[in-house]
Amino acid sequence: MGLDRPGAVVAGGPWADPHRPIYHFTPDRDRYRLNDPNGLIQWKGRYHLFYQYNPHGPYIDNTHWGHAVSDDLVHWEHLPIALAPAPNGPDSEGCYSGCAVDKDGVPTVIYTGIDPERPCLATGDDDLLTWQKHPHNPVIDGPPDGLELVGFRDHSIWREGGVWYQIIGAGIAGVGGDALLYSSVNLLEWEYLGSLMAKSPRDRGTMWECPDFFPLGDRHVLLVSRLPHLMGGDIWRTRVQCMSGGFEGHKFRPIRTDVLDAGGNFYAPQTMLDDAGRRLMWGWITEGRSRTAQAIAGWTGVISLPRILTLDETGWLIQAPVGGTDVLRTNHIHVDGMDIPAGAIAIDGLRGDSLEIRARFEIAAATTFGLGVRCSPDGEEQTTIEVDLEQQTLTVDRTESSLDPEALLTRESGALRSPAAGDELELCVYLDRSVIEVFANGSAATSRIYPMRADSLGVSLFATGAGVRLTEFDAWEMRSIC
Ligand code: DQQ
Repeated sequence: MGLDRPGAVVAGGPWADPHRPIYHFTPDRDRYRLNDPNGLIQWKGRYHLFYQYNPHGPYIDNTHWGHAVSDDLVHWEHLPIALAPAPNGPDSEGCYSGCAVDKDGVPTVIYTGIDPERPCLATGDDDLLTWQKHPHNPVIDGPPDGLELVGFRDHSIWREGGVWYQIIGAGIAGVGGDALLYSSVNLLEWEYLGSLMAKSPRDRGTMWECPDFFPLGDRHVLLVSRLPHLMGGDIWRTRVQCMSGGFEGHKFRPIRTDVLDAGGNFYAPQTMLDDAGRRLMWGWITEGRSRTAQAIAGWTGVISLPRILTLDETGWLIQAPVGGTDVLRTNHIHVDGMDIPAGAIAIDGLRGDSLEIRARFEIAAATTFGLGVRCSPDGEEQTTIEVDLEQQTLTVDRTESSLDPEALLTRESGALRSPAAGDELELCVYLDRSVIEVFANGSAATSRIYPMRADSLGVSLFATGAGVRLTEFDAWEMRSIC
């Protein structure tokens, strides 16, 4: 699937592509494909990011694990490839997604070798630079007896009372997505314990990819990248489900289920607990342009900025940027508080395709308000980020984001976490050329846009109905991390 071998690459190479982000992580290669974040771990104080990677071109094939390290979660040093498919090995067709753990001082990853899909284990040296695949791979021979699976891949591992547990993403033929629970004393021999789920979930799609399960506050959280149909569909149309609830007797009982990200381009997230006790999450920011356009650009796939996760008292997963990107800020623009009547107001002096914007609004009457970004002077191209207090939605409207008819031109909406009456609402927007990451009161929306006009750089504020009071507005141009 998706084997669009690249033809002519954009003049000047992939780094000249005007849609390539400058402060989000993309690999340091000329022609490549990136997808899921993998093996997130803080090791000797440094943050390690592994990721699904094809070093041969911007298409799915030859899946390796790329590797990068960071001290500040902003700047990344590219490191040699960590895992490559081994001819005649159980991963000869690819090293698919997995996770990393500290096994009594030994860095250890479990990933899916294909084909067929089987869990494999590798251990790293103390700098995580070279990896030894276990001679007895795969560490689980195949799906549990009696289960007919359409998918059996991707791993989340934790330790409790000296016992290791892992869940593996699965799709049960004719039933749907599931997370299969195993236990082990040594990470090598695994016993199947059954489904993680206390009861059959609703809307389980056909397959749960990249399950991630972790305690947070007084609950547990399960993230699953839910495939509505089998591989080959439009991956950006799928959504990550977030469940929070109780975990007892090896069974997870969700109390609430939400869509994790409203924007339509956030997939396969993985989390890690850092030394400061923070639960951090990264996701793969998927594409919104055609495979031919990706092949011509010569690169594809972006890793999100890290998000810090907490739960509110209702079990809503609050997502917020970790911060740290303040060091990239330059050319600050401040706008004093003002009333925004119905309509749109351009912000004088603020133009750019790589910006951080923080706009605070007073919450009064039910109303719709927000920001326009990548706006051409005549409005021919524009993308709006909208908060609708009546519908309680957060929306990225990219129906007019590009003159390229092949770019994804959709309106993407999701639930907005309810602001308390009397609160202010801050819209925090990270615009990075074709990437938009929005945070609003714990909700998030991640989208891709591909404006064609060189002058689609404007920013505006807008409101409907009775208008809205802007209490504070700050924006910065962002420097490159490349
Ligand atoms: N991507 C990986 C799989 C996973 C999917 C392959 C999710 O392991 O199921 O690159 O994007």
